[in-house]
Amino acid sequence: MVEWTDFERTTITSIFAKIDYDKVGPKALSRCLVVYPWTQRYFGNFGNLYNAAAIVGNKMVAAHGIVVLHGLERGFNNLDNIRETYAELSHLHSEKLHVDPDNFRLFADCLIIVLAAELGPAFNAEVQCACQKFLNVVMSALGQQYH
Ligand code: HNI
Repeated sequence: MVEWTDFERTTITSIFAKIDYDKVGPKALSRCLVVYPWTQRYFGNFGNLYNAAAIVGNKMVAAHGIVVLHGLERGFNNLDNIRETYAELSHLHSEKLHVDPDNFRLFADCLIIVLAAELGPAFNAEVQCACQKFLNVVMSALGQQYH
């Protein structure tokens, strides 16, 4: 089981309490779709993803970005039980959606960049370290059904 320090626990919880899901979720997902265009292939039913402006303005992308952030919320509410928490979502992404698990990391990188931009100097190296660890653990749990 992953060990969390008190600093990591409070940092992760306070970051997610501070951010606006409706803003950060859409920004992170749209950035992922623009920067790593091959990730668009999973969202063929989302309509116009023709260029960056279309992606950023796409309401389905925005809505799904919020869904993904709520998906992350399950993780920080269950820090001591992350693998089980994500068993079902891992199964969904692997068996039904056939999402290549490498893409989880790409999304996580985009989320880190958006958090840095949103939080400014408060997002210092130690805070990033805690967030990065949290996202790594979630991504690994999301990938568990692939093995
Ligand atoms: Ni993901 C659906 C959570 C990364 C492609 N995804 C979901 C749902 C949640 C979720 C929650 C809704 C499930 C349901 O309807 O029961 N996804 C997460 C989380 C991460 C993540 C927590 C990582 C942080 N998903 C990704 C990535 C991709 C992805 C990186 C592809 C590049 N997800 C999908 C697709 C769906 C999806 C596709 C279905 C969307 C739809 O509504 O059609």
